[in-house]
Amino acid sequence: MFTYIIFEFISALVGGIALVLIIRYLWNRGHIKKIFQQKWIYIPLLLFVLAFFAGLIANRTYAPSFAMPAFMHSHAPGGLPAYIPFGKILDFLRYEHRFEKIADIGADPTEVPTNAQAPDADGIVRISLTAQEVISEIAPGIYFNYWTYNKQVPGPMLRIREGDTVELTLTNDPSSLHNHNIDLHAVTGPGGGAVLTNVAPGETKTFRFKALNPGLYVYHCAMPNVSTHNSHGQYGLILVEPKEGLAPVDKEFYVVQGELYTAGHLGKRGLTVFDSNALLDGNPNYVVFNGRTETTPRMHATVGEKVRIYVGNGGVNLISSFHVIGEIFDTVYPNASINGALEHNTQATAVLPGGASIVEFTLDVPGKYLLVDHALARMNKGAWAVLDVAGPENKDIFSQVETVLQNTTEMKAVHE
Ligand SMILES: [Cu+2]
Repeated sequence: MFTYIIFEFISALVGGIALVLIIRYLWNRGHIKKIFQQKWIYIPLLLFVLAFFAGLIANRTYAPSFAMPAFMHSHAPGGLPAYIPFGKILDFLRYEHRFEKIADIGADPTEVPTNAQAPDADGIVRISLTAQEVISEIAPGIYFNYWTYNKQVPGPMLRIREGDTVELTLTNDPSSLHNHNIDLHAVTGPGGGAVLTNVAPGETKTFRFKALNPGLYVYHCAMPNVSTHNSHGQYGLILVEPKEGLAPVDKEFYVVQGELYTAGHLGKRGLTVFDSNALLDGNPNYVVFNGRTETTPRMHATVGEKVRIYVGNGGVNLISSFHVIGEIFDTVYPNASINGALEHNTQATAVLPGGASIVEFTLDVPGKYLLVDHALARMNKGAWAVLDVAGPENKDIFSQVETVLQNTTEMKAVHE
């Protein structure tokens, strides 16, 4: 993954040598000497040096008090380092050996717990997660330093039941460079548990909450700078089933949209670093479902099956227009509201950043169905996944009609 950085270094080196040779040539021919023999040149030169340092000072970012509530002891990202990714690359090289290399960062969309997690003998549901910073691929050959829960993006889908008392334990892996925590939108209480779970590398903390409201909720890291942690991949979904449970379906899938802000442009191979200015601009290079771009279909179903997709949006900036090309949602739980008003016969559903939705549909026709964010330029950035449906054709619903051209006049008209 360092090959491309080495190429960049070589190209900079060759360019630098060429520049030195040109200056040396001009120096030897006396051109430069002649210029510096004239005293007036030192005034603009001095002004240039002064302007350069004044510019450095003026551009340096100090913690702006408006950027974050004071109690979060944080400030906005950005500032000079963001313009010098080379410095960040050096940081990567320094710490690269500490990060575990993960072959596939993407959470398996079929890994949905079939039932709410059973409580222990004392009636408490215990869930453990580990925050860990790893290196994996956004797309083949494009490496990124992900921050995760359990070495996958999104983190594992959690499933509990309304009324459950939950003890959530968060461990921060000793290899981490940053503190992490967890804020679950299913929690009633300040920070959603974030403050109670602030863990330094190697630390473990537990907090307890009662799941009061059914629904499908996002969980995410809320360690300042929150949007930086989120956009490195620290998010997932927790389903709080209503007491009576959800109606059974044949298949359930877990899909979470997320954004990746990289200094390397779209498709640039090698190790790419995080770009905090792109984050502030809300202009990610990659928008992906389940952590990375898809290479082979991860979801499979059969004609006749009723499927349910738990869709989340880890954000941090974009509202998703979630749509399945070639399908109509029979039922949508708007904003993943459970026991709220349902929608029927819907083409797309808004999935807000830090929000979720639940969609259900029955498969009638075989083939490949694309899950997309229908802000379709994001497909070019990776926002698509395939649901591969097997089974017998259903020509009554969907079929090709052969066009037979009757005579040459018609054919001529077509060609014109
Ligand atoms: Cu974090």
